[in-house]
Amino acid sequence: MRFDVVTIFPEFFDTLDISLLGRARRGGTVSWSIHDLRGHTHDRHRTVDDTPYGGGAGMVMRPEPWGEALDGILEGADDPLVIFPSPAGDVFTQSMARELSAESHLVFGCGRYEGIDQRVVDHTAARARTRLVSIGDYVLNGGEVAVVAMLEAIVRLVPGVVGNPESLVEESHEDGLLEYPSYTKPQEWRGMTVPDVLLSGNHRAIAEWRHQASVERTRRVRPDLLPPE
Ligand code: 6GU
Repeated sequence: MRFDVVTIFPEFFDTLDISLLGRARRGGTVSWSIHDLRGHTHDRHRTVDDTPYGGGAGMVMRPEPWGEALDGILEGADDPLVIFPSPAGDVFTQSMARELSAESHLVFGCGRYEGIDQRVVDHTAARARTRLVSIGDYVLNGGEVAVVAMLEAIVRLVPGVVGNPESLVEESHEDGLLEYPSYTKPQEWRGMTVPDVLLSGNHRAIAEWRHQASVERTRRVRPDLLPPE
């Protein structure tokens, strides 16, 4: 998988090189480039935004630097998917992460939250598959943190990135339930013990306990994830 990110804060993405994504990059499964939007401005102040037509608070990103940055990335690209992180987008979920992990080229355009001139989105959509994606119902100042979160969720699903693919199967959200609680050594800690069944060696009983614990936790914390009774 290849991805490109356009941003006015390239430093946000320095952290990608640590842990899983860094290992995937060094192993050659994933490659990326971070593009500084200001590199595509041509005025002395490197202006990327301006006041909104029609008035109102905040600033809107001007289309020209975006056009130039995206031209450079999309030219010659083979069926890329362009994602504009936006609180007005489709909500990012584990199933969307799965879908996106099958893409060969993702392009992320990080705008500030008041947005990018709509013509950039429309022009991009005329040239490539284009989506607006939100990571939840709250407001961030810009798309950068959202893209780091999405990339971490997506890239770990790319085959060969997580060492033991079985560890991906039993996680929260993969089966529509929250994950069961986990325990490790020591067997007793600060007077608290580990549930007996987990020490029993009875794999069927353990699987049944874990499933029950998942269902109970989901009912308590996220009843919206369960099918209506
Ligand atoms: Cl993707 N961007 C911004 N700016 N705010 C958000 C978001 C994205 N998702 C939730 N809030």
